[in-house]
Amino acid sequence: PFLENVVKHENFLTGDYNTSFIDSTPELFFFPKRKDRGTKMLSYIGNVTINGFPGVEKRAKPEFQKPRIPKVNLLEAPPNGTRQILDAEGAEGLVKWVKNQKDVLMTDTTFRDAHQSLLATRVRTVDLKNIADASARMQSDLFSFEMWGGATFDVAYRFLKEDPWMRLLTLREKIPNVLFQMLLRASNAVGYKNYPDNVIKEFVQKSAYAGVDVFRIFDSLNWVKGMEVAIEAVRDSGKIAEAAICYTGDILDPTRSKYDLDYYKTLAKELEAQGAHILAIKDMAGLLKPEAAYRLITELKETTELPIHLHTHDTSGNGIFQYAKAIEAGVDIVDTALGSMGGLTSQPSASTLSYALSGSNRALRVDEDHSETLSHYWEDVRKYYHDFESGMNSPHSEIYKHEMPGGQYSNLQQQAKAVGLGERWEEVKNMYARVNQLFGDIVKVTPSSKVVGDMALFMVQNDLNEETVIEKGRSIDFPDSVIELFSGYLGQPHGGFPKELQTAVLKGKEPITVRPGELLEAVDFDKIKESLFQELGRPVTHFDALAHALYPKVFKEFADTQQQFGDVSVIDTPTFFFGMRLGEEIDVEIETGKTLILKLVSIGEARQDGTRVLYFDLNGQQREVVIKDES
Ligand code: 3PY
Ligand code: ZN
Repeated sequence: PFLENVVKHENFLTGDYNTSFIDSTPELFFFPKRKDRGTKMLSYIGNVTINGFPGVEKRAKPEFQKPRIPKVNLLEAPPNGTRQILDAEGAEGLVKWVKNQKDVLMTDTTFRDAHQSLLATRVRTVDLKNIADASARMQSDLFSFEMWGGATFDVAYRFLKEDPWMRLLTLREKIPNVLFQMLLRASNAVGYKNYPDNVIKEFVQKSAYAGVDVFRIFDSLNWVKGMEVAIEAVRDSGKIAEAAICYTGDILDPTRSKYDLDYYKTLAKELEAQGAHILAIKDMAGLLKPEAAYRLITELKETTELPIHLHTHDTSGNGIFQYAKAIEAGVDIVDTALGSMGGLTSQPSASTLSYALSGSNRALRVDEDHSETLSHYWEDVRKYYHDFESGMNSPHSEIYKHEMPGGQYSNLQQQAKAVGLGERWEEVKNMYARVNQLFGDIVKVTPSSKVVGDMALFMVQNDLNEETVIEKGRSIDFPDSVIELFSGYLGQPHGGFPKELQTAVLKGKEPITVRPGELLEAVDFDKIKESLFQELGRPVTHFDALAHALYPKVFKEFADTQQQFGDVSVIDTPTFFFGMRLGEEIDVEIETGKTLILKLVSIGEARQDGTRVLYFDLNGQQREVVIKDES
């Protein structure tokens, strides 16, 4: 490391060094005392054992059933699938292949949207990895696995303290046969704000390199201009640009004429002209009623040559009915989840849909028995994440009124509780719908949905209504996200912003109307790498630099945790959330073929300074770790 430090030192790189370089840079000799991997891991486990995990109720570690992992023959490679078609025929060839299929193709969202929507995005890589070999073999008929992007990127760093790029690379190795799909928020990448163009391009390129094949690209205001850079970057990478239209309003309701059939048809044509390979209809809140799905898909099929991929959330319970109607109208691909991870705010269940289509002239390409078997695994694993369940346990038809996206419901509920509005949740939901109208009836999906949510909380908290917001507007300190939206930093909504409110929010500041990316300065990745290297004292990958460009603070905190505890992604989930019981023995494979056997022997009394000593056995040797008791 010394030599590496020297050659990467700022003065060395700039040529500003001489023979006294080493004398004048004594910091090069100060290496932090490195703890070994075993001790770091024991510190992590000791810490959760004593202090618990944020968001998980502190209690004795429950006895979980060992998840049922189906046995598959690893000596046999998984059957060829859509990935091989893309490799052999390229993006255009794959699109042609999709169009030639009579059966309905399917994307499985269990690895991404299902747990983003049911379990606050908390599913860890180890639980995906453990079922990946079986999934590759038992779901080889899928169009794709949606397994990356959306909120999984920041949640991995922020809460799970693991590297999302490693998730992608790990799963790619185990699932070489089916397309990998990610959700990309166009100019917002996997974040909540617009980034410079070169960040978007770099992000797409590196994601493609690490294993993403299909990029579902959407703009949170359906602003096509905001999607240009991302679509072009995906096309340049040789991968599949699936451009999405976010569905909002109700095409069956003549009083909601802002988002009528013509609106969607125009968008479809624009996205096709922009270079989309596939058109997605992203029904993020589950508002597309069955008859509307039939009409929309029928019309879009006549409007564009592109295959159509439909995504919904089953919050109302109408998901299967919606898909059945869309399938009748000729939709090409639908998004489903495995049964035990389907329904409610997640996607409809694959096997349920398959049974629903029995006897119809288009079949769903899915093996119901295999789905059932894999579903058993997820039934077991889902229990680990019980604390992150939203508490919604029946269909919610009120979704048609408040129009909140599936993934936002539980989040906003948590936010409401955090600001003391837990008891006024009904009011908040109602206000969410009113804010939407106040904002001029906008598309609500990350991040625009977050702005509507922030404003709804703000108005309930401050007893504001549609009139007082305008009247008192100039003296109101609006939430930052609201100012950002009305400044045009998230793009332009269909029909523009309501002027009176915009004036009140911006207080004389001029909004922008160009693409925000045009105004943002390019990020210098080499500079980020260099300064991260100085800061972290470890090799810095391009993936790290990208993560830092998107989420500087979150990435830094992740890197610090990693330095303190090592790679915690290898720890099994019950231990990750609950630590260990006294006398319990577990093994952790820290790398292929290298396993640590850990036993918690005893926990010392709390000492004067608030610390405790925990005594472990690590591969038969006694180890002590000192933990500050913050419980
Ligand atoms: C996301 O952007 O994470 C979404 O899932 C939007 O629906
Ligand atoms: Zn979704």
